[in-house]
Amino acid sequence: MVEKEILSNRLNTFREELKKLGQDGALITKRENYMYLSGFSGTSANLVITSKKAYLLTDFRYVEQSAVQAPLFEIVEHKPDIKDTILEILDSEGIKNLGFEDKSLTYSEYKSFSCKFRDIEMEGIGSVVESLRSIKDQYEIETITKAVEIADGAFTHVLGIIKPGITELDVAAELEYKMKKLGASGASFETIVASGLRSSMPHGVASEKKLEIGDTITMDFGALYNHYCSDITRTVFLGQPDKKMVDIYNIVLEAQLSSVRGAIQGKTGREVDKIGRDIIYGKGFEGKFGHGLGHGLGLEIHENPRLSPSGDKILKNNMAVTVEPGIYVEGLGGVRIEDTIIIRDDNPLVLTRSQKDLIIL
Ligand SMILES: [Mn+2]
Repeated sequence: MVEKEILSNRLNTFREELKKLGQDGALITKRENYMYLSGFSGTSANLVITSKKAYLLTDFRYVEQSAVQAPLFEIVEHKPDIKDTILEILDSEGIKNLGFEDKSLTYSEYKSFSCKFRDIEMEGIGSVVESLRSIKDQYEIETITKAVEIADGAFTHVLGIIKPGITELDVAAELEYKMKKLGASGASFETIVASGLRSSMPHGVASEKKLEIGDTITMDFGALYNHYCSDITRTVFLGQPDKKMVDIYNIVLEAQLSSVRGAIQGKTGREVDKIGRDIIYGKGFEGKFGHGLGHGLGLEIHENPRLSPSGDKILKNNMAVTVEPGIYVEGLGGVRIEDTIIIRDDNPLVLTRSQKDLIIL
């Protein structure tokens, strides 16, 4: 459970943002955002937050759980139509301007809300909560660290079972089983195991293909631990690899290490992306690294900031991001190496511990 003091800091910071936006109150509907602001982790809740009050509206199933997890909120079991209950609260609080999450509410939901709240001005608050979420507090850093440790443990385990004849799906199943045995509630996204020629597909999810001697094997996976994600990629070789793949591996590793070193507070996502991209392009692989260098992660697997050619956000202390350059050559194979790191003033805190030097099994 998230400590009350941490929840209080989050709520206060959000209220300051709301004040800056000139809103009397906000309606929070996106799951990761209500989890972050209230501490409640169930699947059904809406928050109404004003400068003084905070309400959590949920249904019968979650009344008890939400009261325990969200101590700063008044818990309200909503009527069959939640909009009726929200409107009662807005009226009783005298809300005239209501901020809402225009990036996640569907168009039909928005229409039904605005139709019901006729006398209230609804205005989108964009990614305000997501921006707050991009900087992790101590609870979040500890939780993400644990999620990363679990993924590291699964990687160590899988190195012992990889052999010719087993399928990519076998490898994925072992990774996911081990993560659960180590405390994860599940995988943070669909596990990628791409071997042999399939490794040139950056997001080749595990298939029935059998592993063979000489295969490049890229595994990209992560654990979900207390609702927080980790994300790791390692590429290993089964038997002696093709010389070209060894060269590619070393270039990707150099790009990854340099990018990690350069991922410090004050730089933009674009500047850090350029560090890895310049190394890869400089070695003649322009066009073979067609995705961003990395991304923020937390309650969601892909969050702000983005480390990519379009990443204009400035990196700040305690942001959790991935650094994952890769090179993909159709008809040959691909390599990607990914760590989860925490941004600092100088050297980032690299959470991922799994070996990055070339592994030949
Ligand atoms: Mn990733």
